[in-house]
Amino acid sequence: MRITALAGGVGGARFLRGLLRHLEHRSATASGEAPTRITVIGNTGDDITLFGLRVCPDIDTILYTLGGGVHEGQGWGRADETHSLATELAALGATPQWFTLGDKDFATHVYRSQLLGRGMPLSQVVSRLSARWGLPDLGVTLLPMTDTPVETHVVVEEDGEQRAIHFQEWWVRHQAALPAERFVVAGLDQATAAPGVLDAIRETDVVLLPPSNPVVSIGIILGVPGVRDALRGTRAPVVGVSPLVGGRPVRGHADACLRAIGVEESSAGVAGLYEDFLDGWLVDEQDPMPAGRPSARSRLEVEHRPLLMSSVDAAADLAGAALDLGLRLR
Ligand code: GDP
Ligand code: FO1
Ligand code: CA
Repeated sequence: MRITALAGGVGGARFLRGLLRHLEHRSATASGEAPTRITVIGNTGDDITLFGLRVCPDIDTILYTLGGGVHEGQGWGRADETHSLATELAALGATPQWFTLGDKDFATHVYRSQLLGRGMPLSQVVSRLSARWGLPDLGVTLLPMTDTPVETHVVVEEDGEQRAIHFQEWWVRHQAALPAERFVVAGLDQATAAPGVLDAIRETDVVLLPPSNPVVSIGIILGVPGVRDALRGTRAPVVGVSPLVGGRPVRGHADACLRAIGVEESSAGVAGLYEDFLDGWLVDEQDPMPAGRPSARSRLEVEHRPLLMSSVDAAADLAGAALDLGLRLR
């Protein structure tokens, strides 16, 4: 079986870890099945250059989570980190100081920047990093959505003046508390999908949308030229999981992101963003999906179930439900 997933950082990575756990259980009970191959298309709109180094938070979160090296409490960065380098940089007065990079994490950024500096495309760099974290042995191919540098910026208004700041500055430094006027994604229009991305959507058995941020994770991937058309055109069913539980994001600021683009902060509102290609939609038990939503013309199979990934096993149940719905819709 072939599965393709679009993913942001923590929500995407935890869902994918659950999917791997689910597939382990499945293959233990159904012997003789060919191993499943998963292609993950990762968001690179969060990427930022800091201290001369290229940082790819969502890609790294997937690598560390699937590879068993993530800081579980944070959901991003490395477990058992030290911060000697950041402390020394701060003593030098180097900026910014609002973004915490640990020593082990720094090694990833140094290595990535070295390879990019030699002209290696990001997708090949990600392939090297994937090998380091054992993703091929898990049957996972991680692709950045594009090799073209893309950066999400947020237009904010302060004291009657509008300015654009990097997405990370808005999210991490300001905790999304500065109302966002709109998102501007530098480089996206001219970006080309990374090698393998469009084929992975067209030639697969199921496409899964984990409960990643619909605006600044999935929404950015959908903006890469060709991706949305590939999703509309694929014969594979597309099944998504709502990132909202009780009408609110489980973590982070997806509500502020939805407000910024004028979309209702609800699972129905999020489904509306995908309505031109979505076939199945998992919504939390406590969340309504009013009849006729997202729109009368979308034939969407909605399933209500607990959406909280409170453990790897809970994430496995959720991912299994998404996969089963996809297989039923084939
Ligand atoms: P980020 O890049 O680190 O922000 O991660 P993603 O974009 O992949 O996912 C962020 C989204 O995941 C947030 O909007 C959360 O509401 C959602 N999320 C996190 N944990 C859970 C969970 O346990 N269940 C569901 N349904 N959504 C979750
Ligand atoms: N998130 C934070 O809230 N504060 C940080 O200092 C921070 C550092 C950081 C370093 C590396 C990395 O890969 C991720 C990091 N994140 C941090 C998480 C992250 O950048 C954001 O949660 C996402 O990009 C938002 O989607
Ligand atoms: Ca992200």
